[in-house]
Formats: sequence, structure tokens, C-alpha cells
Amino acid sequence: MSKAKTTGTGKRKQAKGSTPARDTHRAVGGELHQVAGGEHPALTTNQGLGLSDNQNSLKANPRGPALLEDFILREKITHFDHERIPERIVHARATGVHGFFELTASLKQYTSARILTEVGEKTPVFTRISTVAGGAGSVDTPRDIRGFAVKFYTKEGNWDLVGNNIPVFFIQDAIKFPDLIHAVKMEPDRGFPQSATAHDTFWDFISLTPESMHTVMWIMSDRTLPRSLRMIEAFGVHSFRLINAAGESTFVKFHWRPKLGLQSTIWDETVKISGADQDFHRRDMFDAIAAGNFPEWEFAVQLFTQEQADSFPFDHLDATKLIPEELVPLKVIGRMVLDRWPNNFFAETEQVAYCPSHVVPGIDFSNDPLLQGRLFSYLDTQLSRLGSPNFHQIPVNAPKCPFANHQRDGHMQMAQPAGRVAYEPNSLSDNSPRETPNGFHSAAITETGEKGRIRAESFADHYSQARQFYLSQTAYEQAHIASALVFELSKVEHPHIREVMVGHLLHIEKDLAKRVAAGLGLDTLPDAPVAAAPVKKMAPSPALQIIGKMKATLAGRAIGILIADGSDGAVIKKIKKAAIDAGASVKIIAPTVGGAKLADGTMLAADGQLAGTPSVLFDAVAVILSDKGAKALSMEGAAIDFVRDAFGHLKAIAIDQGGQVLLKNANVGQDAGVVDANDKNAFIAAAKTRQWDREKSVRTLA
Ligand code: HDE
Repeated sequence: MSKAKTTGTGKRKQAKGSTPARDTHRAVGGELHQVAGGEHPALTTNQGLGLSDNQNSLKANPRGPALLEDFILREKITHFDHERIPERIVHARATGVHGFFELTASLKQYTSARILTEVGEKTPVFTRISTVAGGAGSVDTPRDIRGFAVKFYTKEGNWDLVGNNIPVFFIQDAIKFPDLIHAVKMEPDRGFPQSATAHDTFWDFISLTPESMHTVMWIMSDRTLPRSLRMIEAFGVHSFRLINAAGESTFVKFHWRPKLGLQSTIWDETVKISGADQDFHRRDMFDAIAAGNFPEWEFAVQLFTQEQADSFPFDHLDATKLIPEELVPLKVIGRMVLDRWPNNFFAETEQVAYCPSHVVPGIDFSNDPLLQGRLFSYLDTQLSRLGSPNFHQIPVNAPKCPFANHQRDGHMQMAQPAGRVAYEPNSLSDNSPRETPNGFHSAAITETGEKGRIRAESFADHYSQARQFYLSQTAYEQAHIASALVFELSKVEHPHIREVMVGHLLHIEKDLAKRVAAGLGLDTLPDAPVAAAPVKKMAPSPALQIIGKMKATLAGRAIGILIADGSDGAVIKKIKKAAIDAGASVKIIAPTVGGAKLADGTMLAADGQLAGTPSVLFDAVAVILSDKGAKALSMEGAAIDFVRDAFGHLKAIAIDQGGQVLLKNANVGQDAGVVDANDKNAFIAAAKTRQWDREKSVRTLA
């Protein structure tokens, strides 16, 4: 047998103009390992030994056993075997992006934190937006809360604001967190469901935890089905304290508000997106950043005193409560822009370590018992995840301001402090580094009372704000909440859990309880459980709606144009231009990815092939077809689904004559949201919003 040496390193020819956009992007990230002058460095082991063959392991003879001596094979495989670190127990699946924060209004009166006092100063940030329950490889679009963690690399140290896209939480005390998470994660005996709340253990725990009812209303709303991570609000959830130079403290709640407005999807749409594109949100963010459409959020605060807090009809230290904007208005003080995709997902998005305990002088904690528990948990989890107390040395975690102390050694220590002094105070090294009067001071608070494992009486009202949330929604949103509850509870196998849940709903709103009971086929309404505190009447807060916070805009949205052989190029061009001028991105979809031969004989390349590019990936669609094209597509399930789903998901549809034929053959009706493709203005106006009035004609809501 001849000794054939395969190298596989032959130069590949690059077709002209075929460099994928991603490669260009990668080059921006500096990943191409090119040294100055375009020279490629030699491939080496981790010890710098040059490799002459990276294709074949060392063998006793060409067909013989591999040799233990092959240290090159062993180094490569061993490193590979250790590539994974434990994924986060919660928030494992995420998208991370670099950007900056800019202060637009000073809070000098309230805090000494420089990041909140120096107007115009830009502070670098790294923001990680996550789902909660699923593993790192789970889909982007389950019904789930989104984590929204921002690391501000301030001149006074790192400040981590680790929030969610929902302003309240399920539980009031950190000691219940492991129970909550064990209930929501895949059931331990069977290993499913992955990233879903629609199962027995979650609803069993919830049904026995009345304090979760307010958050349950939020997660059953379309807030947990975001259209894009660029279109979610986020909240610091807990009350924090700001402390000014005089040592006076003011309570604060933090809010992020998306410039693109809030936008969610519809449940059926979300389910189909999950199948069409598992990475829908991550890809959307990647594409937006690559196209220079940098997502932006306003940063706002609610400021209030102890006296105001004492007058609220709820306890602001209870994380199951929010402070309605109507009670304490939001003050916008800054903006965050995300503008740089990480160079390396693992190094940055995976290894970033947020801790709510990372604060800067002038920001302090409240006594919220959930926050107090978090102050312990995050540092602890980083030690287990990243394996060393030196995780602050990983570039994405390292402060961008100088930092110095006498902590030493430990696994993966990267620093090499010189000298013989590693203690303080000392006289041998001029007592350096020293304490600074500008360092962190805790708020000077007097605590009194009896020690004990006690839940405050002021935490006992579990239903008033849940009711307020429900009553603040539009009729469409209320219907979606009812349908979501029916869907989720119908997946629960134990009937008693369903009944207990309907009992809780009776405290929230009788009509909601009745709708859900009917959807679940319950003949009689169960008894409501005894409420620990009477349900208070609270004024509806329109700020809690999604629909009220949507923006009639195509900025950041996507339009899909379905074409086939014989389509009218002029109409396609007109619609495409109008959509792009309105700020949308546009994709051409055709039966083959090579494109379609238009009526004038020219070829138009497609951005997506029909079966792999369903209408759920777009905010509005146009269907431009010749009669022949319409006839051919009427036989294609993917084309029928394309228009049926667009209509069912309340999207605007522009059609020409052929498009109308396809709609007719798909049994899709006509309404104000189905417009003539030649009337581009009508299409753009309709595309900027969902056709809510259509909903009653396309589905029965619980
Ligand atoms: Fe977390 N949470 N959490 N959480 N959380 C984690 O820390 C925890 C809570 C939130 O992108 C873990 O680094 C406890 C509320 C986000 O890396 C862990 C309690 C809010 C992220 C942890 C809570 C959050 C986490 C897992 C109850 C909204 C992702 C990995 C006392 C204000 C951060 C990690 C990222 C992650 C503990 C409740 C938000 C285990 C004990 C409330 C956005 O430490």
C-alpha cells in the first residue's frame, strides 16, 4: 500500500463577488488571523511548535494503530474535550452585544455616581439578552421572560444592572428561587419540556404560590413573545438606592425603553418562527448590527423618597409589585446604543459574568429580600461556571478603569504582581494601594425589629396588581392572556392544578376566570382560594399595555416579497423601494433560491427559497405574481401557508392580480389590510401596524 499523504490545505479559488457578507464582518472582528502585510502565521501547538501536518495522526504504519506518542493529537483532542464550561442554570441562551451608554440628564442632586452625573459622557457597555428556562442550544422564541443584563464599564468600576423584560418577579424571597427554577426547568425524570412553562411541575408550583399571580399575568401576555430583542422594554425590577455627596439616599427603579417601540408576535406565529428559524432573535440582532441599524434604548428612572414609599398602597420592597408610571413618572436620563457584535461568542457572551453586587459609589441596594439573595448568588455561580475567582481578569469582565488590591494567586491567574508586599496596611510599599474616601459607602440606614424567618404583612396582597395589569390591557391583549392560560393549562395533566389556577383567576377578574374555565371545559367554576389580603381597586395603567406602546413604523421591520417566474419587475421594484425608504429591510422570496425570470425576461435573484422563508419571518408581505405563477404556486403548500399565515398573523398584504388569485385559492379573505400592490402608500401605512380588527375573523380566542 502506498503512503498517500492527504493535506487538504490546497488553495481554494474564490468565485468573483461571492465573498459572503459574514466573512467581511468577521474581518471587522479581526478573526482572520492575518498578520500585517497579509502574511498568515504558521499553525502551531499551544506551545508554539510549528505543525507540518494537521490532517493525519501519528501511526505505527499507514493502516496501523495510532501511537500514544502523538502529543500533537493529544493536545488538540484534550483541548477540544474541555471546550465546554457549565452553562448557566438559568439564562443559558443569549445574545450579547457591545455598545455605549450616554447620559443626557444629570442626577447629581441624587447620586455621586459619575455615570449618572456627567452629561454627554459615553460609557462602554456589554449587554446580554437571554431567555430564562431553556439550555444554551434551545430556541430563541419560547414563551419566556427575557433577561436584560447590562455591564457598564464606568470610570469608577463595573456596574452591572441585571434586569428582565418584565418589571416584576414570581417570588418575594430568594429562598424560593431554587424551587421556582426546578419547577420550570425540564422535569427531572423525563428531561422535557425544554424551555416551556406549559407543563405540570411549573403550574403545580405556581398554583401553590399566590404571590406569583402578578408575574403570571405578565408572562401570559405577549410580552414573552417579542418580535425582536430590539423591541423589548427592560427593568431593573428591584428598588435600589441612589446616594448623593451629602450621604442622602433616594429610592430608584431603573427602566429601559426601546427606540423602535414595543412589539410582540402572536402565539401561532411564534410557534412557527421557532420551526422556521431557531436563532430568530440572535440572527435579527446580528443582521441589524451588521447593517448599521444599531438598536437603542432610553434609560429612565423612577425616583421616590421613603415618605412617598410609605404612602404607596403596596410595598416597593416586594419584587412582585411595580410602581405604576402614573404614580411615579419616568424621568429619561440617558440612552444606550448597541453597535458592535462580539468577536467571539464564547469569550464574551458566554464568559461575561454579571453580578447585581457590582455597583459603583453612589448606588446602593434596598432591603428587597429577593435582591439581597441575588447579591450572594451571582458571585457564587460565576465561581462554579468560570472555575476561578480570577474571572474578573477575562477581558469582557475586566474593569476598564484601573483596579488594584492584594488578592493573589488562584486558578488561571493571569496577573503577575511584582514585589514582596501582598497585604494592607504595610510600610514596605508605601501602603499602596490605599483606601480612598471616594470609595463605596453603604447607605447609613438604621435597622430595628425582631430577627426571624418572617414574611412581611405588607407583602400579603397577591392579586391587586395582577388585576390592575389585566384591566389595563386592550381587549385584544386580554384575549391573548386568556388564550395563553388555556393553552398552558391544557398541557397540564393533573386536573386539580388547572382548577386551583382558575380559582386564583377569580380573584384577578371573574370574566377571565370564566373564559379560561370554558376553554378548559370546566363545567363549574372552582372556589377561589382564601386571599391573604383583600383585593384593592387600583386605577388602570395604560403604560402596562404592549399595543399602546407600539410605534407605527417600519424602522427595524422586515418585508417579504413573494415572486415567481413571470412576475412584474416594475411593481416589485416600486414596493421594494417604498419599504426601504420607510426603514424596512426587504427580502425577495421565490420558489428557487436562484431567483425568478421576470415578465421582461430579466432574472431577479432571491434572498430566500419559499419553503425555507415563510411569512412568519416578516412584518408584512407582498405577493407579486403572473397568472401562470399564481397557478403554479396555488399547488404549493408553502405558498398557501405563506399567505394564510400572513393573514392569520394580522399582517398587511400587498397583492397584484396574480397575488389575488393565490389569496383566493388559499381561501384567504380580503380586508383593509389587503391592499393593491400599485398603491405603495396604502401598503406602507398598513404595514406599519398589525390588523387587529381582523383577529376575530381568523381565530376563536378563549
Ligand atoms: Fe437571576 N440568576 N436570580 N434574576 N438572572 C442568574 O447568574 C438568581 C432574578 C437575571 O446574562 C444566575 O450568572 C436568584 C431576578 C438575568 O449572564 C444566577 C434570584 C432577575 C440573568 C441567578 C434571581 C434576574 C440571571 C445564573 C432570586 C431580574 C442572566 C447565571 C433571588 C431582575 C445574566 C448567572 C447573564 C442569571 C440567580 C432572580 C435576572 C443563578 C438566586 C429577579 C438577566 O446566579
